[in-house]
Amino acid sequence: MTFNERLVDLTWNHEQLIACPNEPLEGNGVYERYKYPILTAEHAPLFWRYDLDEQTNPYLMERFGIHATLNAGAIKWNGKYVLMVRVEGADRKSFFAVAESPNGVDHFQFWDRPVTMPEWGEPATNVYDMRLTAHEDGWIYGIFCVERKDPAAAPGDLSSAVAAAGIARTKDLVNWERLPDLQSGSQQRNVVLHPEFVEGKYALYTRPQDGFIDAGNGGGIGWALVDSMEHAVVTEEKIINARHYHTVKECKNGEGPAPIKTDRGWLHLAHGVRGCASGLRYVLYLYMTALDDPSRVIAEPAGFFMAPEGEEYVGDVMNVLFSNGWIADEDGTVYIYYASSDTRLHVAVSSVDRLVDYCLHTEPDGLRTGRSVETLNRLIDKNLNNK
Ligand code: M1P
Repeated sequence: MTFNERLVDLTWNHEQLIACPNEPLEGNGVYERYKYPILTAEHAPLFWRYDLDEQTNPYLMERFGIHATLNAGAIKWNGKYVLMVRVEGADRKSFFAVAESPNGVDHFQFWDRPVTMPEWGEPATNVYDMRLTAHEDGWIYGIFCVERKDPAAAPGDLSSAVAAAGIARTKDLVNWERLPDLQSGSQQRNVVLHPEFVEGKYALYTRPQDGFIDAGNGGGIGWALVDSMEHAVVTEEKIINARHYHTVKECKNGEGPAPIKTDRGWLHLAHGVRGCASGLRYVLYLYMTALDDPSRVIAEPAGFFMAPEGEEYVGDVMNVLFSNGWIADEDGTVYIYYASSDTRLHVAVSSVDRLVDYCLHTEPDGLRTGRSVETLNRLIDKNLNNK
């Protein structure tokens, strides 16, 4: 095949991929998954991956490997459904890139260039999992994990790392003002900015952790008020959504995207992690907090809301669903963007009304098997007595 024949093929395949319509699958009443992943490594523009000059790349080889598109922040922006995607290269480094869709479920296309994120402090080895918050102060904030090698690692230990929460803000998703990393007494990942001021302060969902992977004594999803985002310092942090033995969040958990305000309370999407014989298993769960106090949990259905299914189980890091982005439309439709196995991005669609109904009318975890059977029997009684 000549250079030009191969280029025509590659271009046609890429255009077909982006043009491919998506379709909803039958759901469980709470949400509908869509059939096809919305963004994969193959969605990355050809001009990111190939040197398209026959003189310098006669075999039309990939010169920059893209490995995965995952864990995206999300925002409705100028009428488009916009994702701030974690794009991971073959070199293991992630960076942020924006992809947009006209309808939220298909035809996602990357903007021409990735985000050039200014550095703060020691340059990051890796950045990932940005949460976007359109704050009432007028800025769009992006809070993301900044990973650096652990300066205290023993000689020969080339794995230990330190996670901090990087903070940046923008008005156009292109030009970013980098602010100092969050100052806190522990490592931090999964930090999310609440969209409104609380008691006149910025409110953060945090996830204090003892180590880079282990939450350790970090008890769960935390809550902290800070005076300023230009110099964000956590002085007090309380756990508002705790880990618990023999639940989907036994090992660790973390806030997903910024919560959605509803007339019944704040709606939260989070991930929970437990250990099993095949390693860590990441699932998604929902909970709600009070409108007058977003740190007070008012409802939390038992178990997971979404867990890997089918091909979602398989990928770079198996058995993982992770979400840090959703969009609530004006008509109440909710687009839930989630990644499977740290490899590709998907969408599931629900509505504010359905998600609130799910939270308020699904029994909480009774924390032992006897209570689960009681809950099940109540439902069976109700159904059979109604016959
Ligand atoms: O590999 C699964 C996930 O692991 C981490 O999640 P957490 O912060 O809860 O430990 C993150 O690296 C996340 O990006 C990744 O998807």
